[in-house]
Amino acid sequence: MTRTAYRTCPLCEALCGVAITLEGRQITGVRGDRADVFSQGFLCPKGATLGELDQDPDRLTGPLVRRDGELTAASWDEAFAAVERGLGAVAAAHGRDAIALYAGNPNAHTLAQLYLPALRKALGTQNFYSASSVDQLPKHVSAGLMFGDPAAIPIPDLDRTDYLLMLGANPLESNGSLCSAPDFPGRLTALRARGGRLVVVDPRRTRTAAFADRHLFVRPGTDPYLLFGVVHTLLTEKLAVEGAGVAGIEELCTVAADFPPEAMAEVCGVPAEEIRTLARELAEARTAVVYGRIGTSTAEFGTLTSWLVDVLNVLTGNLDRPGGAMFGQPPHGRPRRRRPFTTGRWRSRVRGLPEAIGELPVATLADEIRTPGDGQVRALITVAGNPVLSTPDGPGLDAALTGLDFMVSVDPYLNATTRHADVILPPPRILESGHYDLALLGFSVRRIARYSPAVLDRAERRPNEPEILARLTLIAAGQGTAADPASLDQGLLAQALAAAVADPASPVHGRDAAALATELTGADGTERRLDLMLRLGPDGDGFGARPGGLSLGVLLANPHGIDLGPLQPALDRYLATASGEVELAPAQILADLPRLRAGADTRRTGFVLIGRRNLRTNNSWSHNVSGLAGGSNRCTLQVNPADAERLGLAAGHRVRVRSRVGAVAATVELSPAIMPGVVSLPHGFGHDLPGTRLRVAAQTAGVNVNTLTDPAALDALSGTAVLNGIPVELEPVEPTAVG
Ligand SMILES: Nc1nc2c(c(=O)[nH]1)N[C@H]1C(S)=C(S)[C@@H](COP(=O)(O)OP(=O)(O)OC[C@H]3O[C@@H](n4cnc5c(=O)[nH]c(N)nc54)[C@H](O)[C@@H]3O)O[C@H]1N2
Ligand SMILES: Nc1nc2c(c(=O)[nH]1)N[C@H]1C(S)=C(S)[C@@H](COP(=O)(O)OP(=O)(O)OC[C@H]3O[C@@H](n4cnc5c(=O)[nH]c(N)nc54)[C@H](O)[C@@H]3O)O[C@H]1N2
Ligand code: SF4
Ligand SMILES: [Mo]
Repeated sequence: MTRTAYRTCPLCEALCGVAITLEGRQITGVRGDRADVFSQGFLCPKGATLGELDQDPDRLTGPLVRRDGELTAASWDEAFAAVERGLGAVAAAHGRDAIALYAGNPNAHTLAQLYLPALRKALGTQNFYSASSVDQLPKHVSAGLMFGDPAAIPIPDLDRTDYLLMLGANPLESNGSLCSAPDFPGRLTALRARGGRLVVVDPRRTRTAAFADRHLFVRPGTDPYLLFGVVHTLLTEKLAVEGAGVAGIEELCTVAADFPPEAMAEVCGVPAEEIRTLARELAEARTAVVYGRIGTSTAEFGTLTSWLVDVLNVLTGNLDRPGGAMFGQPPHGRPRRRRPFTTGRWRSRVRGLPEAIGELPVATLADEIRTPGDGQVRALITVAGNPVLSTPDGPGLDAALTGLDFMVSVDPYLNATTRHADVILPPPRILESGHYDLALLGFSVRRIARYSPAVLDRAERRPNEPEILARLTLIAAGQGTAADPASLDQGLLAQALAAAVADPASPVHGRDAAALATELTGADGTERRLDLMLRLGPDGDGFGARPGGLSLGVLLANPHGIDLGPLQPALDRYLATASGEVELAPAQILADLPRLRAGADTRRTGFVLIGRRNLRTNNSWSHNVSGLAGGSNRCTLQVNPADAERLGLAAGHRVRVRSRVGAVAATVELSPAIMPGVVSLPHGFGHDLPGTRLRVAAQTAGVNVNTLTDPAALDALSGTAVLNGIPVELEPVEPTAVG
């Protein structure tokens, strides 16, 4: 029997609605869902291969447990018992900080993320790491310092803006990030069609740059100099808007004086006249927004750049207004932050690096594993992460993992990282799981709500990912493997309801928590927790207080999603600085400026390496889908033809790329799109390691670019790794010399 299921594609941040046709348990087709309120039928090549990914024969169908050195199939009970023994032994002998947790990128897409806070609490470790410190952490720190809430990252109001200045993002390949917008190409086309303008700043003429009204080549890592030049111009030409509720303008004027466009042009490579033009255009546009993404985050001055992006949004009067930089408002609500934001509440043991948003920099995880002493990491839990391929000095981490006493991975694949695990706990198929975007709906360019229930039944006794994490949490809390995962949900629901009825601002203030609990709907504890969040959220039914409002039931009845309209001004809901004002010149930012001034003096002469994404990749884990491999999706080193000629290189030649920490051999691809002096390798490759099971990916294995990235190079304020702008040397190699 053929049937169609409507779901959210879980693969990237665009949140497209897809229509999946099935014959029994077999996926026979994936289309864009034309009736979807947000994506209206848009689909990218990755979404189209969702069926192949979901039915990949290399996905693990049950747990693996290491016995006599070999990972072998085991029952779920055996696997959880092995976890209890492994974690228990490490905690008993070495204490709680000896267990580290690494949460990878797909947590941003799964409902299982709802269980991570409880797992962290039960573990009680300071060694928490995530993909954030190889991604967007600078944005959190900058938002925390400016607005008091690290979750309040402004997003471009893409559908209404008249002018978009985009730095370090390539949404025509990535489909957008911290700006969830299905059909980014269509939305950029609409921007230009309504007379708006798009300016892209990137060391490479990407597809997005080529599409833009103007593309400015920038030297990798120098965006803060460019942006400071723009700030300087706005202030000296008196183009800045005087906004109420903004503190620190005088300090900003003082520091900006050191960054005039002429001097900045020397550093960043964008001519001074262009820098001034940017300032004037931003000031003149009816509405405008500056947006910086991964190329500016995973860089030496990531937090300073994120700060300057939002300083410009404030100075041009575009913060928190339609067409400008706005704040997302997820339908499931977001707790209001009460304590002012700070970093460095604890420090990493070996390098003394400060915590930021409760995390330590993943670039130092290997140090914590390798360095003996009190508090040494002896056990690791990875949840949806592949840090061997995704974090700096991946090979160093790879080697360090072999020294652990115990490792458990929650992951569907046996890959570069999970091959070191003693226990692998695979989540079920995508279609066997419910899907709701807890993280990303807070960053979408329209307010929407959509829930996708599981489409297929799971094998009996096979846990879904929330249950896997609930069981790990109960084990970490000392309740053992027999504890019922549903008891965790019950406890968490009771806590949340008790807080709600005690909160005068809640629609259920003063009501009976136990009675409200009986009104919750959902097939399991996870769904009931979601129901609660939706009902208490800004659009919720408030348990009858707001008739017609959202609940899980309402979402289930609307499989194409519910459109809640465009973004609304929301700063007053999020602002949580001690001063109660937007801070334009936070002390920690000012304290990092000497580093920026010093950086301006370094004249780099050699090559610098940047990354790139391809429309048909998803970090390190889509390479096993044959429908996505090959074509333009190759692990080549892009080199500007003028540089190649100088070095005697031609397309197809092999070169050794060497950095301070490592070397890889790669095939040259000539690309006039890349700036002279800059070369590019994509991340997510390196699939030829022994003991992995990725049979398709192994055929286009490529090299791990994070062999070259340097764990010592961090954005000081956030601890985020520098993954763009790595100094490298190129040496031609004989074809036979390459391993
Ligand atoms: N040099 C360089 N390095 C980079 C980047 C770069 O641009 N350049 N980009 C960085 C960025 S932005 C990010 S976000 C990180 C990503 O870093 P990671 O999150 O560490 O790596 P991913 O490649 O996303 O790996 C995701 C893992 O989750 C597993 N997985 C997939 N779906 C599920 C699921 O539903 N449940 C569970 N439990 N597991 C699942 C996959 O098998 C894979 O092992 O990489 C970073 N690394
Ligand atoms: N197809 C695909 N889509 C993805 C992913 C994927 O792996 N593949 N990963 C997802 C994830 S986890 C994320 S975080 C997002 C990221 O989404 P985006 O931020 O759009 O990421 P990229 O496409 O890597 O674009 C980054 C751009 O920054 C440029 N760049 C490098 N260094 C600098 C610099 O110093 N300054 C400036 N101005 N630009 C620089 C690069 O040339 C590149 O064009 O994509 C998501 N979507
Ligand atoms: S753009 Fe992203 S969400 Fe949309 S179909 Fe492609 S991978 Fe899925
Ligand atoms: Mo990312």
